[in-house]
Amino acid sequence: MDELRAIAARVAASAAELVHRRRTEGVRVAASKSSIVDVVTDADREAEDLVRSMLADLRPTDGVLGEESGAASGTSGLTWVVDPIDGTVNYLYGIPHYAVSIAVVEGDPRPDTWRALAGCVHNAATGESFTAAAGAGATVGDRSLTVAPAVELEQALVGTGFGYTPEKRAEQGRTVAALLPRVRDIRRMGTASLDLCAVADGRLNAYFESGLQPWDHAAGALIAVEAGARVVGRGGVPADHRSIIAGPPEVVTRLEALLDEIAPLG
Ligand code: LIP
Repeated sequence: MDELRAIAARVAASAAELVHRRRTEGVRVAASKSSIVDVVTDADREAEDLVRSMLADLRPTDGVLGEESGAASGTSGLTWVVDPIDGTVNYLYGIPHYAVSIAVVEGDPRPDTWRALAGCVHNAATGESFTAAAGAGATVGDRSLTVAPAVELEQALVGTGFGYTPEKRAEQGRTVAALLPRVRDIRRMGTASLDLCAVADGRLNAYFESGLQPWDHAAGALIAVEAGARVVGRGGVPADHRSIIAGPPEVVTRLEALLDEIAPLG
């Protein structure tokens, strides 16, 4: 585990250095994906290529599942789940809140069945490196991470995010509008992996979202769990594209109940 954690941190740091350098040189949109505002930059692709190359050297029999290049199976039973730039829109606009997210999981690379073993979320703008290994705790740099004490929802600072299609955003906007008067405040910071690390460090009391990809939350969810958070999907299922809720266990229970009240599952 320690070796896997160290590899995740080393590879993420190398990719983050490249991502940061490319940001200073200027960022170009290479293509759009699910909608005209769901973009991929040249740096996304270049960073994922670097990650894949380093992992091929360091862990040649492992698989890789990356946002930009898809899945490559291995023979070891382990798969590295990679988001080369999480917070792509922040990156495109030069908002200093984006990260390289790398996790290694055991079993099928599916959030509802995998076992996360180690991971790193490296904020490429600030240099903060969040890491965790299963059963070994979570840190940022040398500092241990622990979730904030449980609070009532009226005192909870809650993070969330929105999808890239108008239909999904309309639905999410209705949910946030109903939630806003029931919590301390909302933060929409644009990077799921860093939102999960914020929960791990007590910078958010809770976080929820729907529509995430596996690479958005693979590493951040492990970091949050190792910091004492509960990370689940609504309705007692594992966190996946349908939903993710993260926070101290009591706060997750309270937030899920409120979400069920204002936005019942279909
Ligand atoms: C982003 C997530 C964020 C979400 C955005 C987007 P990307 O990932 O980190 O939480 O709200 O819509 O999905 O696209 O920057 O890798």
